[in-house]
Amino acid sequence: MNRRSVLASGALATAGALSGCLAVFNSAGGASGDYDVGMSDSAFEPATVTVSVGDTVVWKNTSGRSHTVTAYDTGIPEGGAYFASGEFADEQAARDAWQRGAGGIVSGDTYEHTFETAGEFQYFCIPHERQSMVGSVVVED
Ligand SMILES: [Cu+2]
Repeated sequence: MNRRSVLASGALATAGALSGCLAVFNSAGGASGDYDVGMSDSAFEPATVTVSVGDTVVWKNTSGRSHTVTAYDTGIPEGGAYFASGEFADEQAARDAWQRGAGGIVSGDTYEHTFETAGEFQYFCIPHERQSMVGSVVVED
C-alpha cells in the first residue's frame, strides 16, 4: 500500500466515526445512545428533536448541575398532554415545586415522556430559562 492510499483510508475512518457520533444525537431512540436529548450546563442537546406519534423521548442530564424538563403551558399543541419532570399538571405547579426543591433531574438521571399527539411541544429548564435553556419536540403523524 502506498502512502496516498493509507491517507485516503484514514480519512474515511474519520468520516465514519463522525457520522456515528451524530447519529446518537439526531435520532430518537438511537441505536448507540441510551437517551435522545442530553443536558449540558445550560442547553438541551439537541435543542430540537423530531419523533413520531407514540415515540418516547428520553432526556438525560449529562452535566453536573440539576435541570428540569418543563413544558410551557402555551407550547402544547391542541389536544396534547402537558409534560414535566416531576409529573406536574401545569407550568405553574412545576415552577412552584422547583422553589421547594422538587422536579429536578440530577446529574446522570433521566426523564422520559411518550408523545401521543402530533405537533410541536416547547419546553424549558426552570433554573436556566434565562440562559435560554429551551427546547422543542416535533411530533409527526
Ligand atoms: Cu437547566
